[in-house]
Amino acid sequence: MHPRGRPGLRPISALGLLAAAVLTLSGTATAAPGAVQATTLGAQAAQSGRYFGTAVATYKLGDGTYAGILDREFTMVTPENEMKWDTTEPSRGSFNFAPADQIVSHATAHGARVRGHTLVWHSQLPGWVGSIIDATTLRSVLNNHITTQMAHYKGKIYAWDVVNEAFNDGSSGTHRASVFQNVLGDGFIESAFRTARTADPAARLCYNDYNIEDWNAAKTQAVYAMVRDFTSRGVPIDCVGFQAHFGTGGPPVSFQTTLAAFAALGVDVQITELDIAQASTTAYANTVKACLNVARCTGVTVWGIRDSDSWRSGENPLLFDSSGNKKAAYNAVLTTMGGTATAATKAGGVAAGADRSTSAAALPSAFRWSSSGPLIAPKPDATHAIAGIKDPSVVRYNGKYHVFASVASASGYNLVYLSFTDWSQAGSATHHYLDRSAIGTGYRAAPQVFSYAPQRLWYLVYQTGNASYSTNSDLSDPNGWSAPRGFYASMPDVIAQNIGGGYWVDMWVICDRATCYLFSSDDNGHLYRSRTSVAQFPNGFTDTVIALQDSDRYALFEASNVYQVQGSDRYLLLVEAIGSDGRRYFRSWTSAALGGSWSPLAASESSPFARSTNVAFPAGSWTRDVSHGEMIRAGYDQTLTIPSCGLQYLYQGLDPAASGDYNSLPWRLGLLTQTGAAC
Ligand code: 9MR
Repeated sequence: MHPRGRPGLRPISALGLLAAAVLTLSGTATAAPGAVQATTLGAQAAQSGRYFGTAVATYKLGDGTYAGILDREFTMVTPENEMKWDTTEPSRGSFNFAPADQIVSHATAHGARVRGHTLVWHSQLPGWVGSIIDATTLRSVLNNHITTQMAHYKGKIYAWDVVNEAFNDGSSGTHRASVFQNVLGDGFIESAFRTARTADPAARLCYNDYNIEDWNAAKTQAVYAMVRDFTSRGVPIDCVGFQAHFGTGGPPVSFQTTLAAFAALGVDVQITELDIAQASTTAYANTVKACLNVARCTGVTVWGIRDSDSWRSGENPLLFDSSGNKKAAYNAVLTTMGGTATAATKAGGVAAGADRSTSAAALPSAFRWSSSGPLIAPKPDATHAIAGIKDPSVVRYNGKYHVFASVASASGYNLVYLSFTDWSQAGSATHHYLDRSAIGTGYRAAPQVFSYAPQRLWYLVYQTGNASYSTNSDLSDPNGWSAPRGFYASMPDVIAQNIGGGYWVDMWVICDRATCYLFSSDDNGHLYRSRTSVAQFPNGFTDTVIALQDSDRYALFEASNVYQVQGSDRYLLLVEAIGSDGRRYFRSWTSAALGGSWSPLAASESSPFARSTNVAFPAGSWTRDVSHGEMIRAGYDQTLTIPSCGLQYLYQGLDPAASGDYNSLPWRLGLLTQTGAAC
């Protein structure tokens, strides 16, 4: 991000200004979440930062009607049986992830996320586990199961049902008898969560159960007491799943109270297996309302698509009839979320077939996105007259998103940190101004955060006129950052020779096994790259070269990101450009090596990586700039690994009508989620 005025800004066309004015007048730019009506469950749920999911069975993916509805309506997928122990580890140490892998690739190829269900459950447990009688063996088997399964899906799972249905029904409030309970005792649940956190610190860890929706039930109180105990002792737990298998009457009247009470313990809550006998519209609407009324209720999943897909098919409990037609309950759910009910339509498999055979590791050559509304806005305080929040960097670690960003005001730039469990929480997170840490006041901007695994240390890389960094052993401690240090003694010669009237900005570090590279931009059509060894990092950056250039300075402007694509030997480069309409957008390239040359992927204005023209704005067109941001990574270390599918990008956007002093513009942060089949 360049620090002062917008140099040589391309003029915005009269048409562009007119379009901006129309958008503002129509009110969509500032519309409250929910004001814009979508026509699918997933798109409508997304307007309040939530997902809408379904259970999926691998063997049905070839059914066009089924896959058509799945891909159109749902943004979260739970494998109905494929991740259960009897499938994934049918005999000791021999793992079979093939059926679940098919669901995961299907989901990610269609921009949906995945809930992992389930790691520790007394049911669908192979006989060999049930017959273990000695605690040491069972402990080792359990740890190995959790660790191997989570490692296989690392970076691909929204949340894991770590332990499922461990409590008794009825009034006892005790744990259910199971091999885990009988052999390991009460502590097996805590131990499973601890193992899970170590296996994948970035994944959300949930406890999932049924008959815990009624606040007055002994079982609910017992699970609540466990979660309260866990959170008070720092046992890692991030969420509680309420299965919500309801009778004809739907949820108990106290359901919202229950959700709110758990959420108040500091965990997210989700409805994870919703089905309702005979699917009354009121019962479905009441269930969804309870979730919408609780900020930390992050999504709803129904337990199957059509009535014929249900484990209770005799009770017609789902949102689509057995032919795939939307039922009245579907419309009730959609309109309860604020969406527009359409006439009952049959969900054909028309669009489903062609583009489902995809390679999990390959990036597509064309991109489509759906944007949230603004999720993070500036939070000025008595000593920080902030106008805009910009240039975010984000990692998911220990059950939370950790966002670092520039804060801009007429007087200049500094940095801010916030953390939250879910995007629905992003707006209410506390902003910690990092000028209060040893990072200090003055010009600091465009942060990049990662954990440098060889030193077990967090790094924050940012611009100060030079390329600077601070370190911290505790990511969540905003006061723990060290004072700025420079990567270079002074601006490398090649930059000084080529920068012209530009600015040296947007420093970015990424490492492969042997070498760390530092990329930077000059707002003058050049992307630079320096290198040092992994052993020497953060010292020794040298050999600065031009990694990519464009004779049109606006076509290769600033804000570069470089990532390793998970499961492939490719790297992805994004660079922000200023389009012919004066608006920011991203171009992309790939390379087989960080020190190699870059080939265009989606690198033009007409086929961009991300531009207002390939982004849908179901929550209102609040921005026409898709500007400086950061991908949601699969991990958090210096390899900057991203998934190959189901990409999400946190970016800065701007009210199209805003104008005036560049540093005082009201930038806000929104989230792009990749859509479409190309993946
Ligand atoms: O829907 C699942 C069904 O196909 C299986 O036969 C059954 C076996 O136990 O599990 C069903 O899913 C259950 C889920 O995994 C946990 N909560 C209760 C669900 C309904 O039984």
